[in-house]
Amino acid sequence: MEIKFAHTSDFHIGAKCKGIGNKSEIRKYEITNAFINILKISSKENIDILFIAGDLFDDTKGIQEEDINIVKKSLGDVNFNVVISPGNHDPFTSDSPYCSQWPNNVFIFKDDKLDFIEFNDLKLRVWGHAFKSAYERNHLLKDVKLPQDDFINICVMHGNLFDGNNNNAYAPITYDEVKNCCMDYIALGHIHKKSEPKYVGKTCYTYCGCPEATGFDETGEKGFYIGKISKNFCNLTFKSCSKRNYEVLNLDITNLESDFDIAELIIMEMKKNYKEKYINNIYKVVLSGEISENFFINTLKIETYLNDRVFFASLSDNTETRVDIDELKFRNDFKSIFIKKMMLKIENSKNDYEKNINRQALKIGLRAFREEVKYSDN
Ligand SMILES: [Mn+2]
Repeated sequence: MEIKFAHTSDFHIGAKCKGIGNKSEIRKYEITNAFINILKISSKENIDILFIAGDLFDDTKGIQEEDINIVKKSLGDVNFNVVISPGNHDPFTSDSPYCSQWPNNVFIFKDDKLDFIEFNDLKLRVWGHAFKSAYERNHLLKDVKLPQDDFINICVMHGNLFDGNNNNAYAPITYDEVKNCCMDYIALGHIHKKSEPKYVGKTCYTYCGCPEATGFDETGEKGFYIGKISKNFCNLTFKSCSKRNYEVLNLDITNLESDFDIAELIIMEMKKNYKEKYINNIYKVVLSGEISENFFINTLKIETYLNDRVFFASLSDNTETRVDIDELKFRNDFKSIFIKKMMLKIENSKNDYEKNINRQALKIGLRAFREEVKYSDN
């Protein structure tokens, strides 16, 4: 018997996306939409069952009733079964939305031990667990004994697969435990970066990652897995479906001498790297390189230009001031004395943090030679 399934996790519905200004509210709705979108794709793919490996909600206390209702209604409308293993962000507690009534096709694990549900028509046994608080220190997969029959065994875990060498408070799983458990597939959640399907022994396992990112630590394309599985065969296909991606763009702007040129170069790089989807992304642009002592980058001006053309972009100016040491030797004006003193300070900085502050001080100081600098300016 072959089963078709979808494996997803870590939606974090209700999450506040920080660092993107007034776009964070839009981003919040997009995450709920991503959930509905994945259900649509899964329906079109004619799957038998969907696995949600935890952190469906970002926080079970702050979650709005409206969001819970949308999730329940959309799940009730699909014609496949759904299995949920609550994670560390949405633990199965007495005040959690999981404690309320859910559609008949939705099965939610509620114990902090490995439990199972049998789907006789599919000859499928789905194993899973629930976080009962923000932490789960037990090795839940250890010592599991599978019945010897022709059922396919799939385990849905919000857990942390690791080498076993240190403490782990998020449902730890070691590679030995994966090897010894003899599951046909382990659908993992918790790590937001997807991994390629791998085998230990006869067990296939993978992290599907989050379907929509909520920060710059989760860059790149996101999505979920569609899989086909039988007793001795497992094949997974990753479906990219993120509406937009977080991207960090590092750019050396040495030799550029105007805000407009920098803004144009940034847009060009975005187009080059992300093709026609460049408009949708959320960017952190980091400028580096050396610029002339007479050129002051106006980050607000460049950000305004960028935000007229892409969903969101913020700019960090990490450039350094280009100083011609030889020429400086022969100069004795106020400005050159200031540069010499600051260069010495930069050189003698105790650490990178201090060095960075001194570099900024040099830049602001140079600007002050030309125009009034307000305390609130960057
Ligand atoms: Mn998560």
